Amino acid sequence: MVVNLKRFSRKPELFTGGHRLCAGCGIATIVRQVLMAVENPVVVSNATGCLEVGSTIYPYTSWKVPWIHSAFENSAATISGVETVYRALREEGAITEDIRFIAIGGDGGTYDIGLQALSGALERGHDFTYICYDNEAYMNTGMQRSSSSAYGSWTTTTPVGKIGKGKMVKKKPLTDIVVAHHIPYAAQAAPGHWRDLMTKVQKALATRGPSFLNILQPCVPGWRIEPFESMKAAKLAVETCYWPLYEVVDGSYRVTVKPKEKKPLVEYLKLQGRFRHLLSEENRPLLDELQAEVDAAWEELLQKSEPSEANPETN
Ligand SMILES: Cc1ncc(C[n+]2csc(CCOP(=O)(O)OP(=O)(O)O)c2C)c(N)n1
Repeated sequence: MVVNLKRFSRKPELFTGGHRLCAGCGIATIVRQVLMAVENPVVVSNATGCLEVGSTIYPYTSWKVPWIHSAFENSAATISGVETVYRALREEGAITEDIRFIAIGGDGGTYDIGLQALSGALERGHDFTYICYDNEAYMNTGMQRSSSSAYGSWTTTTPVGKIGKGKMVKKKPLTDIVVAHHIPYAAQAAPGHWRDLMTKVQKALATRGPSFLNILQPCVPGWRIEPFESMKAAKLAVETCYWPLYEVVDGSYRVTVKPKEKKPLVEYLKLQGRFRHLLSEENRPLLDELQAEVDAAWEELLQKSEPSEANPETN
């Protein structure tokens, strides 16, 4: 599968401007990349969260594809129903078009409240792609921690002060949990590596059966970065191996972007206000612990991956 930028630049935008997402929000970039990579008609179900709130303020919408708002907990269940009706109508001959189905949710709607709906839809084997945009907190309601918030990160419910050092519970390994469902395609992506992301969207949509993409999404207010820094943060997450880019096809792991030079984790952390406390001398042990964890997870991933198939950075 070859992603051709020239061809994409000529395609109509399916996610338009004029939305109310924050300046520099990673979600808009992710959704534009996702919809630009789409080749077939699609139906999208979208859980409550920043994306839904920011892109569909009544009576306006940024979506130029059929779009259903779901509750926080059931984006995957909603698309399961739509996909089932579609299959029945197709069998009857009432629909002949090849339509694809996408469910989208934030980390709160995916790692936490929507996990049962996601797990159920994966287990039943629906033909759909689930996309989690992971900004590592409940951003839409005031930056509360989620089970995806990074270990050591500041959120409004894991404050930093005399007592607290940020979130003291580790990030839930959702991609691993999804892979354990034995689905045909699962991957991690980030919008700073657009070619990698869009190739994965095309692969996921071409997969028969359930597919899953976990996409890291920089959040300007929640990560305490400047609007112009969000793609830089996304790239640093990959370059430091905090957020490795890989795919799992029928159970086989493959690192899709191998950084030419693995940068120290602090390069990623120091850009963001939510990690500022980790730069103090007093919190050095915590920083070292985080670095050791990233190193161990990266080594484990390399061990699991097909040898020599990882591509050097291409974006
Ligand atoms: C069952 C339920 N609990 C809580 C809420 C309130 N609520 C709406 S959006 C949201 C946070 C969404 O977080 P996330 O899914 O990470 O998306 P983000 O806002 O970060 O895009 C919460 C708690 C709700 N709508 N439904």
